[in-house]
Amino acid sequence: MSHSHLPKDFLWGFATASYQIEGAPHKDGRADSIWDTFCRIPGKIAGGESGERACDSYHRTAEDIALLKQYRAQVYRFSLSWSRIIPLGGRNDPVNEKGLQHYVKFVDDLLAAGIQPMVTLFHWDLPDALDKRYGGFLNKDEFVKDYENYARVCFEAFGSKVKFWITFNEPWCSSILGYSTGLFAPGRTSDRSKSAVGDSSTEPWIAGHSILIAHGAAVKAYRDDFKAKDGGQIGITLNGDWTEPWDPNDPADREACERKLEFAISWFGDAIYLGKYPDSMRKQLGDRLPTFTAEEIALVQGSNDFYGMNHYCANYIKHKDGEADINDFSGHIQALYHNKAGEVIGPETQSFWLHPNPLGFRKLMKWLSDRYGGPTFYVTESGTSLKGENDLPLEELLDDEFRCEYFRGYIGAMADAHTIDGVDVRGYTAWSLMDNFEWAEGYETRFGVTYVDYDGDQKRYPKKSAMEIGAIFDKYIEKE
Ligand code: PNW
Repeated sequence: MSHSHLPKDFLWGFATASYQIEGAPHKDGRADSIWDTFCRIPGKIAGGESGERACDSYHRTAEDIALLKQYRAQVYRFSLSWSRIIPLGGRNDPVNEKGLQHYVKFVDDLLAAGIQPMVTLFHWDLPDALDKRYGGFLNKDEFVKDYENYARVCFEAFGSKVKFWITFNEPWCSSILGYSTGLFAPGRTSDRSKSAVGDSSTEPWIAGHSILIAHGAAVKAYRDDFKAKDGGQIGITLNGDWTEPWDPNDPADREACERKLEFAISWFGDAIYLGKYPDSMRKQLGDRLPTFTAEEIALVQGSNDFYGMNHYCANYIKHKDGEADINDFSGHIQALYHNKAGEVIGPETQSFWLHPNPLGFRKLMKWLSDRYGGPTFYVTESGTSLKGENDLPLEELLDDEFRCEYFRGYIGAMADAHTIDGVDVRGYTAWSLMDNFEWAEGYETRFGVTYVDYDGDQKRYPKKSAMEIGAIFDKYIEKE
């Protein structure tokens, strides 16, 4: 029997995001995003850090492209900083040509190097002016119009050079971490010990709703006015961990697993593929979860040309007794790293939430493929941090066998999902091309296949995993 494989035109490469790598927050007319302002609040970011220096990629595009070439990447997923392109964000605010042309040149340089750009329009760095002006996502009507305008500016500027567009990265994170836990910008939460503002019983659901409609509006704009001439595809990227029952013999834990997947993924996935929010969410949240008007659902349903999948890990899930708390956002469950039998879901990493489990990746692809009628998948992120990596001497740090093992496991699981389960997966961009600003964890947690020396002029050093990824894909991708 031949082993699992991936299709011969499979595209692989690496991913990053603007605020995490660029630095240069005030160069060429860029204005603050909500992450710039959030980082200034004491106590929000480990080490009091911000994206102010990051990897200095704004000034090092040639170096980054050289790394991609060296690693044999076919595609590079990166995001645009909205507040570089339209500093104040809104549809009546001026476009900053310098900021826009920076990215146009970058795309030209990537194409000249033989690398396909995959462009994320929004990876969390909302122009701060829009948050201040009308509350960002919380004002659906204003936000949708401003986002569509921004998307149109980008579609127009890049034209047929970009064949893969991603509207939003991980709306779950923007909504829940931004408006419920307050761990991410803009940091709203009902927990008065963490923030003085917010109502996490309603705001995350309003934020998610606005994002879905803005996504739908941008997709409609692309399909109406650009797709035919530019020939690209457009979709959204959703994150979500796989779930295994804490007690496989307890039906309540098995149901809790489904519910957790629905709250994390189907919140957006069902709206896009099935035209409604999951029943489990409606049941728990009642009218705190917005409802779609006929016009809105017409925008949202069927709005994905492909499913962008970010996936890192799995959890064991235990049901909870009694009523769900009004601020609960995960379906009244408890997520754990070991099950009833005491088995662990996967090894520890530097990220408290990340315990790798490659088989869970395969199972989730199958679950999504079954639920959504076999969409085309691009895996837009997958990767790992490594416990204690930041404290290792350089030489040991570069020998990141743990990360290589992660990619062998996850890419192999994806090939099984394709070959054995019939999942239509056509691309994979590893998180991340290089160590970068890991949000609330600052620079202490590293996800890169390239080491970045933050204390030594941001010099880049390839880790072992950088070349290993291509070697793994060579084993799986079918030859002519
Ligand atoms: C993703 N969680 O975020 C993001 O898209 C990246 O920007 C980020 O650097 C990467 O994963 C690694 O963290 C997540 O707490 C952040 O479950 C947090 C969670 C999941 C994804």
